[in-house]
Amino acid sequence: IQEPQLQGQDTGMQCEDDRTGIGVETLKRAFLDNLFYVQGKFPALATKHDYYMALAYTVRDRLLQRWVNTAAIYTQEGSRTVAYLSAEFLMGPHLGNNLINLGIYNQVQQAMTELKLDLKELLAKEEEPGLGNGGLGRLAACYLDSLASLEIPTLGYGIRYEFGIFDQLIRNGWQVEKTDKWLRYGNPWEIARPEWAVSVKFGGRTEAHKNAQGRYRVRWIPHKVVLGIPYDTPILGYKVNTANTLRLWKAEAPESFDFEAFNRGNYYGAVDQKVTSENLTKVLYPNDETYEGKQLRLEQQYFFVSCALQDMLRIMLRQKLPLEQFHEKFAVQLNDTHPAIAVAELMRLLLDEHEMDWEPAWEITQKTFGYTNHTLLPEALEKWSLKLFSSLLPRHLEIIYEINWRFLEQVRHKFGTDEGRIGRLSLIDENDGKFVRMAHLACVGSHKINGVAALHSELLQKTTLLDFYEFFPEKFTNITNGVTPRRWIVLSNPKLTNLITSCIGDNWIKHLEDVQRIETYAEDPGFQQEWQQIKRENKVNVAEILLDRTGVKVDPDSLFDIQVKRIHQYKRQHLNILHAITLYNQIKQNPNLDITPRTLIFAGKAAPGYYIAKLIIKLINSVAEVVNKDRDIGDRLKVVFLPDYNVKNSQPIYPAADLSEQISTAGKEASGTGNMKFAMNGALTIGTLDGANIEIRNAVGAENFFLFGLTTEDVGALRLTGYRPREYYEQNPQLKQAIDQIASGYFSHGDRSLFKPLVDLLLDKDPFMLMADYQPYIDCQQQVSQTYRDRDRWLQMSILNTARMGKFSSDRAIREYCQQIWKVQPVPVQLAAEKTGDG
Ligand code: CR1
Repeated sequence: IQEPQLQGQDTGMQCEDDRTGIGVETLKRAFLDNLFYVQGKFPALATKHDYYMALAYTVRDRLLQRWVNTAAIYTQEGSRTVAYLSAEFLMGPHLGNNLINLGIYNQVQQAMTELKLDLKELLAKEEEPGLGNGGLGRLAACYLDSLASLEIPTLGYGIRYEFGIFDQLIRNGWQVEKTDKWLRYGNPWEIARPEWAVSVKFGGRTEAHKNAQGRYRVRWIPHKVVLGIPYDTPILGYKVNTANTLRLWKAEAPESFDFEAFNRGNYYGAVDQKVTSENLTKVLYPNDETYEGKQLRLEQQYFFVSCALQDMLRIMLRQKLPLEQFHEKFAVQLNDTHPAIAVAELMRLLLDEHEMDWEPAWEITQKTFGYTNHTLLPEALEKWSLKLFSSLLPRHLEIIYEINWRFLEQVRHKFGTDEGRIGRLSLIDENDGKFVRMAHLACVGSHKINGVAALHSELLQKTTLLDFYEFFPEKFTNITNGVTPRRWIVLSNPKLTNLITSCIGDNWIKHLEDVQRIETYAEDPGFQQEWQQIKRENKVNVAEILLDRTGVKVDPDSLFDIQVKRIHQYKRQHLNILHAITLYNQIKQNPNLDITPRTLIFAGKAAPGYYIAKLIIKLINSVAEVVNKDRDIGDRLKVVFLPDYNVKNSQPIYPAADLSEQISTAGKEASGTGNMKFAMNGALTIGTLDGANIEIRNAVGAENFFLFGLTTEDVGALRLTGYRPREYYEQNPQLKQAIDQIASGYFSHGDRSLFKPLVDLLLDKDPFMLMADYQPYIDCQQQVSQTYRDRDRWLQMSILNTARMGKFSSDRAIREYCQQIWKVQPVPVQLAAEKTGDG
């Protein structure tokens, strides 16, 4: 590899390599070269997409130099490596992020301008890899960014879904799903590595056999075999040379044709196997926090886990490391229970394929894995029926029985024969049919178990995993989530980035605690003025997007009140809508009411099979329709639903928010991460004492946070004493009016049946206690409106929110994982030019 002149900023030096140089002239030349030789186009014929591709390849060339060097150093040093196993990676568009992390955003912008192209337009051409549902998948993406930025050797392992999360259209107020064909125009960021393909077995039976030493071992005779092909994407750290790998697996048939069937003249039958094998990684299950006991989903989970572990074994063999050192070479993190089958699979590989004995294999396994729990919602806890499990993974079931038997022996040893406790701890649920409990497998097979925010970790220990906590308390810990400031401030909010950097330098981008230093400017009128100006420009930008995508015109000087996240009852978008209706009624009753003008912005997808969530979307759009066209209301209130919320569409949103809605029922939101993105960008939060809201409030100060609602204890107590939602409705005229309007068809052209399921649910059961939290929420929103009128106070609060968000960088979270769980150290990567000092 030709080493480049990295520092040469167009100084006239002619030694810049076209594939590594970062001077403007070199970038232009490389870009035109890629347009011609990769896209096969010249400017007169090129489309915007061609230009995007040419630029993507230009950037990829610069990544490759770092990627190849990183791999070489990791191999040379046999570095201890984090393997992050996740069924979802919601990466978002790569191009902009890579420009930031390479530190060449400005040069590339200039190069494009000189070629009469608009970088923003090219960035918009990227189809994002939407390989995740929501917070869990996006967290994995933020963590990969921080791992690379902190120079930690890492492999992200997951599934290369051909279709990611569906695209959302809104038709007549309803969500309509469209297939996400993200690979349609090619993916310049990945490189297939068919030479590292592995085979994955499914179904069939097991049998005993004698090995060469005359000892009994188990052999698995599968019913079918699928090939796993790895596709690698480089993950570059921020202003370091480390480029780690995201390795996603695609399923293929071992042979394209079943030749026997083909020779019998059964052409379609012959292609059948290929089709069924490739179905495995076709599509991401679009459920966020509800598991669906589908066979294909279990196949996906086992498939990528087996590919990942076999790949790690291959790496160990290549580096000539003995398998006894597996846990020293790899720290494997289970991102929720989706990859929990890894515990049984590693055991199987060590026992059956490498003929290790049970005890050492089990010790290695437990030392290898860590398990992160992401939710307490019972409907999200994965359990697989024994029938399905045994038909798909017969050998794993045997291993799980053995793990369970040994584990329960230890439980008996510690607690005596307490059958209740044993039943609760067992890996097999025998309450109502028989199931394998994946969370239990993850707990027993890991040396550390963590929740994702302080309250969540506490509740895990007190409720869902109480029995495990009592058995091995030393395994439990908390690591509060974080998000990467590179994507969520630098890339999304360049104006704010420049303002902060002009005051305190740019160290804060790598060390977000440093952003605290802007606190001294919180009351500085000049700084406040610039802060306000930037927020306004970001709001104007979103106003244009809203007009373009929804046709609704909003006032950028109104308070932008935003709730963007998956649509879920526990997240209570419908509580927010009750506030909208209440404001609407207040203005209608008093047309001259001098209220703080607001724009309520919603966005988010509902799982296609989640009827109530889809009805909530319809309700938001129905209320919007009535409110937005009412001439009495004017600019004082607007309600907008922005379709197709994804990473790309979310990036302009956070910087434009005045108010961030984090209003889940206390105890239900494990952490939340959108709450962090908003506050970092200077939005104030209205929120409950739930998830990371609690820690955000502690960090920014109670006086800079709008708190309302029941606490987790209140929720529990109210449930125990008998919660009667209808009483709140009957005793609160404002609430009654709002609910009655929904029920009477006021927002549905007189249709009384449309929202009846939602209204009945709220009045009879109200599982998420909207009725109890309604008045405190309305009162708190009143406080928000008052405060917004005090411009100086609001700006000071806004600045302090950004200034005090240092803790919520994913860099902090990853440092904690490295110290508490993974015990891994940075491995800096130098490029040859730097090493020899001739750069
Ligand atoms: C939680 O609901 C959390 C993310 C990331 C989600 C959310 O509060 O911020 O995980 N859980 O930790 C989830 O998707 C399957 O569970």
